[in-house]
Amino acid sequence: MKHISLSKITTRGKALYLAYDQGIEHGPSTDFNDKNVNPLYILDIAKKGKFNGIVFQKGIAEKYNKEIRKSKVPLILKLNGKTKLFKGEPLSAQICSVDEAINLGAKAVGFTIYVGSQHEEQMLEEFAKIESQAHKKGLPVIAWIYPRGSSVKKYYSKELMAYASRVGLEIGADIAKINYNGNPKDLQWAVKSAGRCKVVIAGGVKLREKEFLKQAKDIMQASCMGLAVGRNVWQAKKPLEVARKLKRIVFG
Ligand code: FBP
Repeated sequence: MKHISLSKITTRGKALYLAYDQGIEHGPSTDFNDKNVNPLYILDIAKKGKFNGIVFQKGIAEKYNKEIRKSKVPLILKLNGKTKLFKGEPLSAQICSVDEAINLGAKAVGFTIYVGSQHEEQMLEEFAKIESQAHKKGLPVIAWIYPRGSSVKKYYSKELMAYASRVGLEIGADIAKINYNGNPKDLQWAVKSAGRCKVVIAGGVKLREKEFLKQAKDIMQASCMGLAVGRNVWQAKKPLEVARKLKRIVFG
């Protein structure tokens, strides 16, 4: 297998990504206001805040491609997604191919797998395909691994957090993006379980800044590679100030 370098999407082995796929996942009225509904507002934060990558879905990557390329912020293209409108077992459908992502200038691709869902099999199979296609082209793969579905009871348990990160290692993800349950010891175990697969943590719903930064410290102390955060940055009154504080924590 070709060696997959993370150098285009990391700084000294650490990373801070700006996630912006909430438009499809949650809908604009849940998460956005007049400012952050505009992808260019988010791109500007990513650029000025010198993030290691910005996560967009295909449509935004196409329609704002000129500005994304000009910004030089590494594009992480999310290849699948779902809306929150359907209430059945979660399935994130593939809506973009690896080749399309490369043509759009992606430096990495992202893919969600809801482990525990009745549709887990389909997402694992699709992931296997995109992982091998991306790796053939030297592109890193970030797996959003979220235990979800009616079989999943203790959503935020130690066991499931470690299970998610371990799945990342076993399926060949370069980076596993998981949710943090707020317990640093549990997170240390999850990072250990991921072995050589790097771990980044999702931000979650907007918290008070102090609380969020404390969480970021726990995350870095647990040897994670970094954070892939959205709402806690771009919903803040001063996103660049939050980014500056976050960077001090992530990069030291
Ligand atoms: P946030 O930091 O805003 O939580 O973003 C992280 C993320 O993984 C997004 O990439 C994605 O849109 C969202 O969370 C999914 O959230 P949910 O937990 O509702 O599936």
